[in-house]
Amino acid sequence: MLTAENKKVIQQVWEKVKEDFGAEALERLFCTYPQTKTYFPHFDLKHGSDQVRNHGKKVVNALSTAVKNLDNLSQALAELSNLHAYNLRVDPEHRGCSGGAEPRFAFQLLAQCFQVVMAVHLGKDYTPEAHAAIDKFLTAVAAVLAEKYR
Ligand code: ZNH
Repeated sequence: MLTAENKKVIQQVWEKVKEDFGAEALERLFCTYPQTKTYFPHFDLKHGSDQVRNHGKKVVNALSTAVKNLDNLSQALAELSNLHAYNLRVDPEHRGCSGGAEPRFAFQLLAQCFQVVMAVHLGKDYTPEAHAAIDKFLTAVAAVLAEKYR
């Protein structure tokens, strides 16, 4: 699915990703798709919260592991996939927008927010090639996180 060229571009652009992009993507997720907050009732979701910052780092670190394992994402993310399917029970068809918008994959929503954060911070470095490759990569990660659901 990811071409050799995609993989190269992903690895290059990922070097510019900072740990705090994660918290920013989460804040964007919670503002843009407020229903996603229901999965974090135990978190302080105010701007600058330590919990969100720490969780953001965990998400970025998981994605960094994925970037190092582009040839076997399912294996690399197996534990995380189990966690989301069996423990966290994030509904992969969680409705992203209110008002009868099309159901979209919840995991894809965070992926989308993450891409916006990358675009904001990387500017011109987030080239169309990088955008296309990162989109494919995050879609693949979202698919792995959703694959254990029945
Ligand atoms: Zn998730 C957790 C990743 C999406 C919800 N996550 C988590 C973690 C990680 C992740 C790394 C940690 C784990 C441990 O600790 O071991 N996610 C992730 C990724 C993604 C996601 C990569 C995509 C792309 N999630 C998601 C979503 C949601 C979620 C969409 C909903 C909305 N998670 C979650 C929760 C948790 C997690 C709830 C738990 C938290 C705490 O801490 O409690």
